[in-house]
Amino acid sequence: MSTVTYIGLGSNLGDSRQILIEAVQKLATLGAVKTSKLYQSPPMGPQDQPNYLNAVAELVTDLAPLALLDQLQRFEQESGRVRLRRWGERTLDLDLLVYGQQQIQNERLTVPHVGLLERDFVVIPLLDLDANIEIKAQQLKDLPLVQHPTLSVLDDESWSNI
Ligand code: PH2
Ligand code: MG
Ligand code: MG
Repeated sequence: MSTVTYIGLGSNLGDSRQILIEAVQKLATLGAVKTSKLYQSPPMGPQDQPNYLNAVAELVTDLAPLALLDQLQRFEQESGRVRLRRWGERTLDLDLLVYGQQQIQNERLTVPHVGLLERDFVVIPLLDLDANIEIKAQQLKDLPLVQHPTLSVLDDESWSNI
């Protein structure tokens, strides 16, 4: 059974744009993919780190949640993932944000992703993919942070060539 999932993509080390393009190509091996616009976003967490490139991918997949998480972590490692500190700089971050309507809580995974509703670099790209998306009974387009985003558009949906 196919499930609509949303994956958050982030990078602020290395050739971030190329790293995200390759990540989307890998996601496409797991199912049908669409991408949001590509954004530049000031760092949440330590401020002495580069800006992030951020986007969200919609992935329709047959994989179960933990099997999908395994694949995302494999792709992070294959990109030569470097992660220096909590909320700090990293080569590639792939976060399972949403898995259908499921709420999941175990030692490896919390879905919907913790903090999702507070992060404009996740909410705004999600709205690119579904303008009426509702998560945890919240219409994302009604969130105040949508009115004053801190991120800027770098490229339209065609950035990923997908
Ligand atoms: N990811 C982090 C920490 N801080 N800031 C932005 N703007 N975008 C991110 O993706 C991000 C972050 C750790 O996952
Ligand atoms: Mg993250
Ligand atoms: Mg992560």
